[in-house]
Amino acid sequence: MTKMRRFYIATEDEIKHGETTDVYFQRTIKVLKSKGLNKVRVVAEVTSGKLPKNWKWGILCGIEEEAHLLEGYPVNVYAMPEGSVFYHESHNGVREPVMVIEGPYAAFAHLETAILGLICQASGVATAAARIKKAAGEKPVYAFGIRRMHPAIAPMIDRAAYIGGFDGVSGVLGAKLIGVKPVGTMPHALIIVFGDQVKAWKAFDEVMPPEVPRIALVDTYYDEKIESIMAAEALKEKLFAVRLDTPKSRRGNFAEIIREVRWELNVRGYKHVKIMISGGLNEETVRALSEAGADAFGVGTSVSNAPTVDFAMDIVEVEGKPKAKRGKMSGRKQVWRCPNCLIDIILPAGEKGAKCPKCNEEMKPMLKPLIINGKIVAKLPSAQEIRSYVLEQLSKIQD
Ligand code: PCP
Repeated sequence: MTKMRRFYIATEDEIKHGETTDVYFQRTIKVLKSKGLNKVRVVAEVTSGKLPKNWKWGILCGIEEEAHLLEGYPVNVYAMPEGSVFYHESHNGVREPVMVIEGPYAAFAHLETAILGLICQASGVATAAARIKKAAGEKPVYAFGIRRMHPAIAPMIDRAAYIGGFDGVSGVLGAKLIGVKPVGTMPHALIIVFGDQVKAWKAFDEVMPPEVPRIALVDTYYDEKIESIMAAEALKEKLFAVRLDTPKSRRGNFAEIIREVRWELNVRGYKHVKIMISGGLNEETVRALSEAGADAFGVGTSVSNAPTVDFAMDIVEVEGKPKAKRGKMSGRKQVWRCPNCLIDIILPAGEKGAKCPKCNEEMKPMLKPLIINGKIVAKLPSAQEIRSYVLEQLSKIQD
């Protein structure tokens, strides 16, 4: 009788031992073992299908977890550094491997489901976050979306959004695991329990430690313009920002509402008060409402529920000989990237590097050793370091 568990989630050990696998991989291992083929060495590469929403590029996320999943198995793993921009296909039309696993197939076949799951979802979240961060430019964007997903993966979602370039995350555990302070404002519930906006804002100001920015939620009972003026008059110079989380039924022309709030705050001398918006935001609305004067964004669903990236793992070499299924190019490969243009050329492994077809710059190899003989050999960077790497690439990438 399976032990009762409170939440339908896999434990770390169950993931590590491949218990979340699709059963046909267990059957494959059984067949290979019974026919003495369990020592056959292969090279398998992970590539992505066409990216969702016609995205031209993606942000690779989940490689640290891949290292912890595959550590201890008799394999060598080569991967692009976490946070790397990746493409469906390179400039020379070859499907782009983001990770390569080499070893006895039967030794890691039961991990394929988890191997793909770890990067399919996280890379979707990180890419959606990166696109929204690009749309917001220098303005801060915060991840408010873990409430839309199973709490077991809340830290993963917060980490992926942060790595994608978001400036902060609302999740307490997610923030702790990536080593940042959680960010947030106040929920409508606080104001409804007080039954009075001004009392609630003042209580928040009274109780919260100084490092918590005073951001007043200004759409609970009255028009945003009125409540913004009330909040500014209640907290004066202590008010850092107002948050507009206007319900859809009242949203009308949200850009116009933001401009009006900005005007009314300015004519009353509250130019220091910033305007933060949240609720139903995505890449297009963040870009448009930033132009309307919004200073900061709380984004939930469009990032936490981002489409997954369709990564697949395919054998491309058996016992050193190129072998692949239809639709895939056989043989081990290396991805060469121009550090300026982020253009990729893919060549068979062992072939000398290329020059950038656009700027003639020396191209650099992207697939680097992550695990050798089951040991993690790569330095696993912090979420902050990966985020900086992503922002540096976003400054170069054309959409
Ligand atoms: C939600 C909460 C989240 C926002 C919306 C995420 O507001 O503030 O930050 O929204 P999204 O998923 O549409 O992007 P409410 O549900 O009004 O919750 P609360 O009163 O707790 O702020």
